Amino acid sequence: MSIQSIQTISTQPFSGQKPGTSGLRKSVPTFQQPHYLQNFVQSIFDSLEDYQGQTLVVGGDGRYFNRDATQIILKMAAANGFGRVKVGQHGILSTPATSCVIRKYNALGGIILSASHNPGGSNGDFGIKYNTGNGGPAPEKVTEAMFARSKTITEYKILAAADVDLDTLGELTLGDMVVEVIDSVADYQELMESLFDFDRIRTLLTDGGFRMCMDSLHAVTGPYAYAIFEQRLGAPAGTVQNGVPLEDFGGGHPDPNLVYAHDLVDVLFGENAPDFGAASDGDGDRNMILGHHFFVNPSDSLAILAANAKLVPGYKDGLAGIARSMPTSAAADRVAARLGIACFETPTGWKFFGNLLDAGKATLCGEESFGTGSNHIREKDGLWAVLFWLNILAVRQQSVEAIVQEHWQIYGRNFYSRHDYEGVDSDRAQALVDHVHAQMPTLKGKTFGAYEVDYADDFGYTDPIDGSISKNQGIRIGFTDGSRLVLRLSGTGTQGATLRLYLESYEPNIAKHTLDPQVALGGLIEIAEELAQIKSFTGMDKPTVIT
Ligand code: VG1
Ligand code: CO
Repeated sequence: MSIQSIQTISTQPFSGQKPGTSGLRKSVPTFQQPHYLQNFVQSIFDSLEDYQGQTLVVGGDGRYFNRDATQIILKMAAANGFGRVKVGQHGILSTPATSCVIRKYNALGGIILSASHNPGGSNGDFGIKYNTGNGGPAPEKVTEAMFARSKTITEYKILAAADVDLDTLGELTLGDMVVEVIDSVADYQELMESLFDFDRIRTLLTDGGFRMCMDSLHAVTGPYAYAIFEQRLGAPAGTVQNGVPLEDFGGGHPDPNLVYAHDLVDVLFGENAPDFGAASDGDGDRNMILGHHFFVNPSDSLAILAANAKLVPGYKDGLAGIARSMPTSAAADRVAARLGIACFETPTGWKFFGNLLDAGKATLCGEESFGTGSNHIREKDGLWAVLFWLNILAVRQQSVEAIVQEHWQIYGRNFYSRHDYEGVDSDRAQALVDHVHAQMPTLKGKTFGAYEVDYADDFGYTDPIDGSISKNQGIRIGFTDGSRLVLRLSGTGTQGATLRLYLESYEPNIAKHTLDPQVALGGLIEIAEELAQIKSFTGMDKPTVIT
């Protein structure tokens, strides 16, 4: 089309455009309704200040509707007066790469098209999230402003123009705006090279003694993993599996856990298994770490990275502090205590780490949900965690299992497990939460077998930097021996409700460290059932996913 004119389109609000733990996530058909995406994008823009002439970064995890949505956003950004959009080639940018690019080029912010670990395809999920100029997820006050705007919106602006070529690197114009199609991997890879000892990792991966397997689950990290592990670090071809991003992730859940990353689990727990395995999620911000016939719990992984950080060039001067989400185990707290540094406990969701990172109070952050990251960007970062582990392995020359066991010997073991009940009827899930709430005032001092309740509360958080308050972030029931139960409902699902039960106990006795966590936590699992009546409320006799 030769004439590019700005159109103002009348619209009506859609209900329910409320961002959850990480952006707005809905089914693809919901997003494909006329004006649905446009309304939300305009609500984002209307909540920003001074964006005229500024730079926006746009990318996504490659799931179904990624390309269409990218074209719409580019035309809307042009019509709304942005000066430049940096967009990943083919519309692809992982969440950590987006954070990296926003920071490196001082962009105003970025839009990431992803529903992360949720399944994709034409009947799967789609999602959109906004990251601010620090590269991190928009804080609650920003997402609340977007939601408020979505409820009153009457029109949006879009440029009438032909689609942009997203496949060729370089600059082109869209109205008065420049569109720059950027290499999805280059900036991110450069940042990784600045943090890790690539020479040493290359030696580890090429001297013949060590084998690894990286499973990208047909999601966004495929191109990054090929470029970094196989091309740059010399790992043999085939090291990366499921490395081609597919719009439906090959029909799977791009969720790196023991259930959904079963291809990788089969390899690492099979015959002739390699020494190290890792998987990442839809948008590349999560990681699962496996050793030879060995699973590393994400809470332990955070603690081990912290304890070994000085072995890694980017962290050789030590850590300012560690931050973890509330349901994450206290393994990291023990490392922080020994290092004499602060440990912060935040609500679930990476957005709560942003202020601590910006203020220089925390260097490493982590969540039990396979999320680890640092102050190098403002998102959790899957491949960063894999490289961090490889760097440690290259220096220590021990197996993954030996490193974890040695860690437990020094610090004791925080037995930990998360039980997910997915696809629960929303009303019944809420009834379960209400049922537990009703008991909370009388729980303190009550005994369940050998366990005595020390406290029962609903976690609330006051941000130490800006004083903002977040309430009702999960029910905690702590026992006098230091063990605890946490219950909360997921804020990322799109169908019904997902109940998450988190279980933790501490075991200093080395002789007991090899117990199966489900056995070690057996008493707590029974108490959770007694208190929350999970089987009868959910109608399920076991969790859908156990981590
Ligand atoms: C889940 C995880 C949380 C994580 C969030 C986004 O949220 O529990 O720790 O930050 O997903 O991760 P919820 O509300 O479903 O428990 V991602 O990789 O999906 O952006
Ligand atoms: Co993710």
